[in-house]
Amino acid sequence: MEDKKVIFSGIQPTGTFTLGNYIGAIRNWGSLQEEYNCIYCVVNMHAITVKQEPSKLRKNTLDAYALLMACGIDPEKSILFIQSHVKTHAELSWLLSCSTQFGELSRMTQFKDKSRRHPDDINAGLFTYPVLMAADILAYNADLVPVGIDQKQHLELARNIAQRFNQRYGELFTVPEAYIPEVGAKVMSLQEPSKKMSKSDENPNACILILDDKDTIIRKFKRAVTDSEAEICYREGKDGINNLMTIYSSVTGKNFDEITSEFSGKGYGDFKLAVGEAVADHLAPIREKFAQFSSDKEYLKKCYTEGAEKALAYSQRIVSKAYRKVGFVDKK
Ligand code: AQP
Repeated sequence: MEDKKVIFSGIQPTGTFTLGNYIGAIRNWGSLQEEYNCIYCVVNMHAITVKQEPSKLRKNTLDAYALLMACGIDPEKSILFIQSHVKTHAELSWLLSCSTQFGELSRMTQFKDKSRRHPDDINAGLFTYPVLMAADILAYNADLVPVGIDQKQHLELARNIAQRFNQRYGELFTVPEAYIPEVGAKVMSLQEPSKKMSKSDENPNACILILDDKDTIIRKFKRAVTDSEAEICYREGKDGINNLMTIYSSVTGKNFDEITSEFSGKGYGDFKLAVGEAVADHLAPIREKFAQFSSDKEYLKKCYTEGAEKALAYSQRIVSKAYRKVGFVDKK
């Protein structure tokens, strides 16, 4: 790979990607491919921190891979792979867990939130999830990590772990920076706009899935929760409208002032319809490409197999150095 800065990011195959995943993260992944060495992965090992049905996880993983390609990630330009195919992630995760404090992990809001949502399965993997995420990133010495704002806390922990390891054992890991979009870093639920839009939300009207058809998208936007005023402007206390403005701005490129003037004198119904149409038009090519990629199983297999080989070769060099630094004996 050329001598450019390194980008790493991943997404869980816990369901079809939402508009939040797309605007907050994946959309940027594609546009960064020319300028950086990009490494992207479907993080199926993270997904099992919450109960998954095995056959569904398998299907979701392959669909997620095809969907990333449909969103513009080109396996010729980026290293695109499935996390469980590359053993260095788990190996480095163990090393890093011995440089991570229990107290640090206890402060992670995602752990607290997911423990509340799944009280019958507060497993150790859910607790150590951020260590595996740190390993994903540090195994490639990534400079930048494009994520939505919900992952900022985990990324800060990854930075602390890298610094601690470097201090303890000598310089090895690059301390990564978050790359968070200015607009759309946190797309909110359409039904509870104070809450993040999530793949695993049980209310299907709360999130737009990027494979939803046009009618479904428009119907979900029409039902979006707003407020009792009739003014389309971005202001504190107008969570629902702020969210719709953010989404509209992200897919049209218009800023908030332009949106306010475009809809001055119009009602929420007109605005919701316009947002729905703009989103549906924006996502239509992705649905078409997904249909193509996901039906060509041989091509998909070739891509993820080659992706895993490249990822292993890349990360193995860094993880072997980490093994040596902590004092593990060389095999040969
Ligand atoms: N609502 C969101 N707005 C902006 N960005 C978001 N991301 C997630 N939700 C939003 C970003 O998408 C990337 C991949 O996320 P993930 O698959 O690792 O898991 P997550 O953050 O837990 O996303 P979900 O959709 O909420 O998944 P579930 O429901 O399975 O927990 C990340 O960069 C994330 O910031």
